[in-house]
Amino acid sequence: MNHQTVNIFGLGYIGLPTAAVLAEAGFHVNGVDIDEHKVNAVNQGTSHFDEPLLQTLLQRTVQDGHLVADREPKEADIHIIAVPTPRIEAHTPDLSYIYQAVFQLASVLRQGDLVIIESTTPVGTTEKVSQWLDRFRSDLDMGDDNQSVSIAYCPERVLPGHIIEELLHNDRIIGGLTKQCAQKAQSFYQCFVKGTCRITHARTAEIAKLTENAFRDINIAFANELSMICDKIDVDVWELIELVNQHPRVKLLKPGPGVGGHCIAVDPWFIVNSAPDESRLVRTAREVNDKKPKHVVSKVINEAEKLKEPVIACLGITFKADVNDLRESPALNITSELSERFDQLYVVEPNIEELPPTLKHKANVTFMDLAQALNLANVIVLLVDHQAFHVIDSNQLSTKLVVDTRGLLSHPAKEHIPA
Ligand code: SAJ
Repeated sequence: MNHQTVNIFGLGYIGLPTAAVLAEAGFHVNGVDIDEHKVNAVNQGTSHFDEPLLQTLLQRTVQDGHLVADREPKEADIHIIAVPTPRIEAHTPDLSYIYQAVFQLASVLRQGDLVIIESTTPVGTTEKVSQWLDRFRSDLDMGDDNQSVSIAYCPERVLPGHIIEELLHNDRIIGGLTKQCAQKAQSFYQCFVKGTCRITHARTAEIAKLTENAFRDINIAFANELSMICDKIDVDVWELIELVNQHPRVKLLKPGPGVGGHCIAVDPWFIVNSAPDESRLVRTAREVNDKKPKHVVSKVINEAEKLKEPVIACLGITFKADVNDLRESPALNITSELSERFDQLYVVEPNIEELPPTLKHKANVTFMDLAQALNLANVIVLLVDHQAFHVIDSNQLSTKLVVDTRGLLSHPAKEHIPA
């Protein structure tokens, strides 16, 4: 059992599950958040978002006293920063939440403590954090021996919907400001991570995180670009993907309505921002993915124009399948855009209880279940490939116009053999 104490700054999608996993591993965890509602919810053992296994872990660790939440940090051996790094105007990263957390943690920092940044950050942020701490606590040594404060960057890599499992099993990259910092952080992660924890420099770990998400963004952009090319040349993109993926060294990802969430749609800009002239491919991929929702809206309008009284049903508004997260959701943006253009629009979203504010008060928008929507609408727009939509029977769609952005309704590909 581990008896070390940990402050976790930011009780969001990464901080809260990490707090619960550490508390379960025996650490004494203080979750710190500026939002009083989140603090109160955690102290009652409840999560403010859905994530498999999280609720059970929270209940158990809060009840046994290993996890508490507060608006203030306490003295602790380890301090983990997991606050958001949003982007502001012109895609510039906003480090103000990290700065605020560092300012707070400086007040409780002691010689020999370990400071870890998990938030996704531009390259050079770990060095900045060290400089800030040095400024706030000139009495402490940010040097390179056992007595000084150690600072490391250890990016999270977990997939929403599988966070707890991936926190425990994924390999980790651990970047230290010095080798000693990296080794100290490595010993900490090895207490609860079953994957391999590799050490490197802080800057390398920072760009590694951004590279992972840019890699996925670029690959999705290729799939999205192909889907737009296929629309133009009248080829079924799903059949195309299935065929080319039979090549032993080709693995295309899936097109969709665009890229959403708070990571892949944001992080590649941090690379572009730090090396604009050299990041042409990364920037173009972002632009291709950002353009896709407009393409989907035009496609729906073109289909709907074939009908005298189009009634649209949008299936799914979350940013991806089987989550209740609407952040940066292209499906939500498409639905909002369509609600401006059509007199009747139905929304089906099995993972939320009510429509978000952008749609809720619109007289032409109705929230309903799948069966009703399939019955009443004449244009079906599939935006998210939720499990709940896998049961849709093609017979139910035979009299409808269908725009399927996920290849769920038109897949497996039909054979297009010329007569
Ligand atoms: N998407 C497609 N086609 C695909 C795959 C995804 O259109 O073939 C779309 C999704 O629908 C969604 C978006 O991309 O809108 C992002 O979804 P995702 O499942 O690819 O990724 P996230 O944002 O949930 O999580 C990513 C993960 N990064 C990588 O896989 C490289 C995760 O491991 C990171 O920890 C997370 O970002 C993060 O926090 O950075």
